[in-house]
Amino acid sequence: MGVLRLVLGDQLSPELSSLRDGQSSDVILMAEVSEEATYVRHHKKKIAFLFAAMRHFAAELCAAGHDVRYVKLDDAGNTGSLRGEVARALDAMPGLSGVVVTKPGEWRLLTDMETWRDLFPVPVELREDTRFIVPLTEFFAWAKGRKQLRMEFFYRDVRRRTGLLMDGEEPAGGQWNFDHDNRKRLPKSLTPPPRFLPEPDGLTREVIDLVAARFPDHFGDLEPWGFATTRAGAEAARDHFIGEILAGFGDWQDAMAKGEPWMWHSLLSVYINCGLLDPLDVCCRAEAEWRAGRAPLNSVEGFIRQIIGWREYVRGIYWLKMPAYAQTNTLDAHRPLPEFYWTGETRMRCMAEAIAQTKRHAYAHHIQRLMVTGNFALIAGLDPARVNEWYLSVYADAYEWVELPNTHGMALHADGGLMASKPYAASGNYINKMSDYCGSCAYDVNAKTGPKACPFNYLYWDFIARNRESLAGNPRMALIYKALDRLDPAALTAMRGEASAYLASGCRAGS
Ligand code: FAD
Ligand code: DLZ
Ligand code: SF4
Repeated sequence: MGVLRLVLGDQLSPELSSLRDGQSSDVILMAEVSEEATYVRHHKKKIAFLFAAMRHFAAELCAAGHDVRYVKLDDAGNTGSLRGEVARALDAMPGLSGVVVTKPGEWRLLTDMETWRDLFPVPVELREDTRFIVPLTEFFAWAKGRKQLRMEFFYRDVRRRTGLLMDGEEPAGGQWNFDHDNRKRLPKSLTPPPRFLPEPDGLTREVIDLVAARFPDHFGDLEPWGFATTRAGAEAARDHFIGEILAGFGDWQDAMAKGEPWMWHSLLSVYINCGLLDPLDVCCRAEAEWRAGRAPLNSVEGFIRQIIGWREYVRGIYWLKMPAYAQTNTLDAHRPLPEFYWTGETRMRCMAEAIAQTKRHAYAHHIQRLMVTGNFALIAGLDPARVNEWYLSVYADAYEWVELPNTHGMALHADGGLMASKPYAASGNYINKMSDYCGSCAYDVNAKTGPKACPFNYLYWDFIARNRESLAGNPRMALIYKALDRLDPAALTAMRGEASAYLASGCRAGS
């Protein structure tokens, strides 16, 4: 007797643990369900991308000889939930002797699946997700007894474990980290390279039409398209990045420019997170590019660190700390999300750029997420739950295991500094240094008060002043509190007054 092997939308990998040891009598279940599409109101492009990639993956499995039960969103009888679809499949095929599934990437779904053992008449086996480099048990062992869980130390261990960019026991180039070379502003004379943005094939077009009809009130545009939805397409995107773009990744990693959503970023998270690309394989290819002399070490090390360092680390933090992690709110931030996070209608040029491209492409690069929309949410004291919901909805690569630590921990400091040793709070000065946005903004980045004052300026100092009790004891904040105490008291009062008025208006004043 065969078993039912459930494959989720972000588990599109042939080497998935739930597909190991398959027998010809097994049935693979994949289901498009409204519960997964609406637990947050995902960007339309995220839903369309995932459904199209799921359909292509199911076709791949069929072609390889597997028996696949694929339930489309509009199929008659679709119960709308994964639980319901497993129940329906077991009813329809009473000969199946068990359910096998790889653990999902979100706590919400894992806790639901843990109830399935009591719900179904057959055994349910939940397997570890082995598509990561560091098994969770090893991350937990690494974290045990440490007061601070610093990514940099974890990353060095993963370098040693994988041998990536290692020369024997030593890091290649004699340094673990080349970030000091990676903070350049984009010169006016340089334009980012053109990108590989695929057109939809027939199957994907069908799904785009389905999503347009079924989720019209979800955030985001479906056109222009721009995602590969097959493994071969994702591999082509990977090869284009590695061969044509990677060399510039490091230098311009933190830079932002008007009308340039991609810069030298890889645009690969969407494929890695749903299983179309293998993270370690991508890193090995990047390393080979450096060893062949075609990409500099600062670019290749920076890129590899994001994947074997940050990506693995945030996953570990998520599963180590959930479910309590999502409930923390160390800075006691409770303001609602301003409407412009959904519309992009604000005179702040930096925010308008980041939100407009998020709406159009379901993408923004790391510095936009951290230092523009994230920084604003931090210094304006927006409610972490609402901000997390926004990030989980609007990006095509967003699943809670990766979104939550990045937003809650890195951007909002809502975890009390577990992930980041100090808040990533910045005034307009940082954005001006790393972008060309301020030159065409309605606000004056140099003004701290008055009708033209950049909101990031007065919100920043208000944030520093109002969180003194929580933050002043942090040695990494000492210089900032010294600077606060050196401010002219009348100037500080004026800035705080403007911040209060702005926040009281729901961040609408002047926008
Ligand atoms: P690149 O800049 O080209 O980086 C290369 C790869 O490294 C990425 O494809 C990704 O796989 C990995 N990576 C880079 N930074 C991180 C990171 N901090 N955490 C985990 N992996 C990383 N990433 C997501 O995949 N999903 C999310 O939902 C998500 N939410 C975020 C929310 C906030 C507030 C912040 C600050 C960051 C978030 N990130 C998230 C991390 C990062 O911004 C994205 O991984 C990156 O922008 C994806 O674009 P890219 O593929 O062009 O990345
Ligand atoms: C994100 C998503 C969406 C939009 N739709 C589905 C779906 O219909 N069927 C499915 O199996 N998975 C979907 N997913 C991905 C799941 O939400 C994801 O597997 C969990 O959030 C765990 O990471
Ligand atoms: Fe953003 Fe302020 Fe610069 Fe305008 S002036 S783009 S609001 S940082």
